[in-house]
Amino acid sequence: MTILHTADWHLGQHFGDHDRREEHQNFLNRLVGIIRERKVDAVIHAGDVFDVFSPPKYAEEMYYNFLREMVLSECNNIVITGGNHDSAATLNAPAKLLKSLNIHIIGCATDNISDQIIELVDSDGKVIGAVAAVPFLRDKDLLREAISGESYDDRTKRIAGGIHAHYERSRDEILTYKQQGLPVIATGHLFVSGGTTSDSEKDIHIGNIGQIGAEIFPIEFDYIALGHLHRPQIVNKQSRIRYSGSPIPLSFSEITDKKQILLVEFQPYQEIKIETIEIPKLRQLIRFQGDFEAIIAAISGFSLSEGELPALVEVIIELDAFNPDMDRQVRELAEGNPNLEIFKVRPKYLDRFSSITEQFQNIPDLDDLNPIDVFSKKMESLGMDENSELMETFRQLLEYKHQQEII
Ligand SMILES: [Mn+2]
Repeated sequence: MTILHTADWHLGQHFGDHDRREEHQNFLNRLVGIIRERKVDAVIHAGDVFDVFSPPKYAEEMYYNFLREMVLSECNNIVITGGNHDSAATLNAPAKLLKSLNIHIIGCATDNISDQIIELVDSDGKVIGAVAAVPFLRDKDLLREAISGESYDDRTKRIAGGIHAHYERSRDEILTYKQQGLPVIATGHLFVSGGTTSDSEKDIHIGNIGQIGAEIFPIEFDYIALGHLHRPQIVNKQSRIRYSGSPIPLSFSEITDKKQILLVEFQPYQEIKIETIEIPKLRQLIRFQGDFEAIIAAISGFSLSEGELPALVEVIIELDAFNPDMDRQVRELAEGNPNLEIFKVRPKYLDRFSSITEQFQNIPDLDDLNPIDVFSKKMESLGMDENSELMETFRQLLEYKHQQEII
C-alpha cells in the first residue's frame, strides 16, 4: 500500500494584491499527475486546506476540481482533516456527499472518536489499512469545563494531557486493524516540540512552549502524517513522524526551503519506505537587500529560468537618512523589468545614532505584528510586566474569539 502525505496547502493565500492562484493550480496539477503515475492508494491531507475561514470562491473551486480528479483516478481513498486555518463548518458541509465518493472529511474532532477512524480499501472494497484521522484539536475539544482561577500554565498542561489522551483513545480504536497485520496511520495538526517554525504558521493554543513531544504518538502507529509546520521535517529523528510541509512557500522566511510531498510505502513485515518528491516553484520569492545602487543593479539585472512566473520581490533598502520617496523610486525602476514584481519595500536605516533615523529605525511593519505583539508593546509602554495575569487573560480572550469564529 502506498499513501501520499501532504498538508498546509493554504488555498486562497495571498501577499497583498498578489494571489497565489497559479502556483496552487500548478501544484495541484502536479499532485494529480503523481497520484496517477505512482498508483497511490490513499491521499492523506494533514490540515490547512484553506488559508482563511471564508476562502475566496476560486480557492473552493480549485479544491473541488481536485476532488473530482481524485474520483476519476484509480486512487480509492482520500482523507482530509481540518487545520487551525480551516473552518470546520466549511470543510464539513459537503462531508456526507463526499463520503459516498470515498472521500473522507474530518473538519473537527467528532463526538465519538470511532467516527475519526477511516478504513482504507482497494478497488474491490477490501480493507488494506486504517487511518486515525485526527484534525486540529481545539481547546473546547480537549477541556470539558473551564476551571475558574486556573493559571495559563495549568491550563496548557491540561490541554497537552487532553491531546495525549486523544491519541491513546485513537490507538485503542485502531488496534483491531493492527492485529490483522494492516498498516495503521495517524494524522495530526499541531506543533510538536523540536520542530522548526517559519513566519507563516499562526500560533495555536499551546504555541511553541514545548508541552507536546513525539512520545504522545503511540508506537502502534506505523506512520504519523503531520501538518502545521510549513518546513518539511522529521520529528525527533523518528522517521515515521513527519511534517510534509507546505507545497508552496507561504512566507519570505521559507524562500530557501525545498517544498515537497511524501510517498510512504507499506509492505508486510518490512520497514516503511519513504520517498520525498520535490515540488518545483513556479514563482520565486526573493529578497534584495543593499544600498540604493545595489538595489538598482539587482532589479535591472534579474532574469528568470524558462516557464517561471515573474518573481515576487521584497526589497530591503539600506539608507542613512529618511527617504519618503524610496517606495515609489523602487517600484518605478521595477516596472522596467518584466521578470519581477515588487511585493514590499522596507527601509533599513544604517546610522542608528542620528535623531531622525532613530525615530524610524525601530518602527515595525504592521504586517509583521500579531495581536499578542501589539498588546505586549502596549503593556511595555505602560511599564507593566509582560508575564502578568493580564497577558494570560488576553491570550485566553484571543483563543475564545478564535473559537467563536470557528463555530
Ligand atoms: Mn498551516
